[in-house]
Amino acid sequence: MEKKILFITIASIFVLALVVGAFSFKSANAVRSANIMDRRSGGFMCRFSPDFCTCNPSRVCVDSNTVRTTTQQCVVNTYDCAAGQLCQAGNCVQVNDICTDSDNGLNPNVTGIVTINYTNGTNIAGSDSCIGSNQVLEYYCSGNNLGTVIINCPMGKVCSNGACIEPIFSDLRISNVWLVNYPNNKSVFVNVTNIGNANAPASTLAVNSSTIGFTRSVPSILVGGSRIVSVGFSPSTTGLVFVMADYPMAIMESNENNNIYFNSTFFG
Ligand SMILES: [Ca+2]
Ligand SMILES: [Ca+2]
Ligand SMILES: [Ca+2]
Repeated sequence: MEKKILFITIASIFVLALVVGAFSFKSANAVRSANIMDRRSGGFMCRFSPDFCTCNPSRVCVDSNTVRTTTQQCVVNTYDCAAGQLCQAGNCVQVNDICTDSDNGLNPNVTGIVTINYTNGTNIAGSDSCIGSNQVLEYYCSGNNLGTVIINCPMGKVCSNGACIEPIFSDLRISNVWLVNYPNNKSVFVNVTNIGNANAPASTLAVNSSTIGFTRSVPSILVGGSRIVSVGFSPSTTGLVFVMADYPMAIMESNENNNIYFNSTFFG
């Protein structure tokens, strides 16, 4: 009986040893298999004898603000950089806010926009503007902050949309005058052109001969545009013609000296 119990005990120990051994073998294979895969991926080096694994310690940027570290014991840790920091070469580094000025500093002749891009992803901007008719509130980068200064426009210039510019006025001129003879009258055709840098509102054109004068309404004229207006003289007249755009000078123009056409023998 004792021999039987002894036999059962030994057999049990033997079976238990087999089971434990099998699990141990399977576990070792699983670890080695994982290590081989990791080694192939280039992540770290493994040494199989004895079962011991070491990694090349490293710090890498996963993306612009995420760091991944690997210790010699192959402990991998991933973490985000703090606000205002970016991941560079595996380290979180403080980066400066970036200020840009579209007109490159103090330039009153250009409407500039200053933008500050903060490292936390927000931004602010300031655009040049006018103070009254001849001063500019100019934005610039003061370090990485918004700076402003008031600049007077140069003599002869005015402030418009945040920049000093030549004054904006229309400029009507008589660009052409010609005569057409009809059986019962003579008609004067006048081409009025706006050569200024602002649209001209409606105006009045005067056309006089030596004996009679007329006025005609001229619709508004866009910058660079023109209108042709005709006046019929019946009965026909002779002698001079005097034509004046913007009669009697109701529109503010950049040049008031080019509004008149005169020809002493126009009608023959
Ligand atoms: Ca500026
Ligand atoms: Ca400017
Ligand atoms: Ca004019």
